[in-house]
Amino acid sequence: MIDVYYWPTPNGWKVTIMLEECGMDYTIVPVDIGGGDQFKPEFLRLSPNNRMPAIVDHKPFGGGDPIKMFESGAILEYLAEKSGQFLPNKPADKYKVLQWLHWQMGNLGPMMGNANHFKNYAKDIADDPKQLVYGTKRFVGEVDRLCGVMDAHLSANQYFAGANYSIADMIIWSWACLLERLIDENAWTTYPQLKRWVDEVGERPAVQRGRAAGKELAEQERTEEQEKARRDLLFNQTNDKVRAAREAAAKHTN
Ligand SMILES: N[C@@H](CCC(=O)N[C@@H](CS)C(=O)NCC(=O)O)C(=O)O
Repeated sequence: MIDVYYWPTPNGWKVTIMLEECGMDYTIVPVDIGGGDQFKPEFLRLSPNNRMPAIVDHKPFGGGDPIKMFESGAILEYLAEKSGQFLPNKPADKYKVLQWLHWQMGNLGPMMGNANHFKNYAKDIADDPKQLVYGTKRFVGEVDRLCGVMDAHLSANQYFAGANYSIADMIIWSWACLLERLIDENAWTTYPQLKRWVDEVGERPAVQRGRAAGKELAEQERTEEQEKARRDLLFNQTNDKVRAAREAAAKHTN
């Protein structure tokens, strides 16, 4: 059994989609990131970067003690090796998958996250409109460039690593499917090949189940004041603010 420390967001969906694709048993352990669960000592010992998702595999691949892991890219690679699915063995094919997986982790995820922040959240809290304009232009521009990279690649390839669906598709889809909603309402007219691929992957039953996993967790009604407190917690993190939680987690281990 695998415990998935999770909240229903794009980085969380990557893991539930892969588990659904492989038919592996899992239990969701909610990490309410707007409520501060990511700073609890027991979670920080699993995920020192105070971000979800993280997993604990009680029957790990290779045997031995339970494996604990954070970072969605590493988790998908581990699950692919454990299940023997969605990551080919032959090095030439395997690294075709891994290069796109790492491309998502270092490019699309962070850039879409920041573009979404400046477009949809910072506008409520920015006290300097110039910063807001600059931040939006910088990150929305990068997302546009990255979408062009994906669209061009998908015009010659059915999936990211060629003819076969892989963990690279799962990891990229979890963010790309939100393009229109988070960043640009006209996105699909500009990137038709990306749209073709987003629709095709989105029709997979396992992808639909993975994306729906735990969705009720985020559907709770909240007052405007509660929403503001959640945004303040998420968007104002500094070393000083998280140090105490980290030290409490470390104390527990010793
Ligand atoms: N690179 C990490 C990113 C994880 C991440 O940013 N998770 C967000 C939710 S999508 C989170 O836990 N945020 C909590 C916080 O900002 O404190 C991964 O892919 O696992």
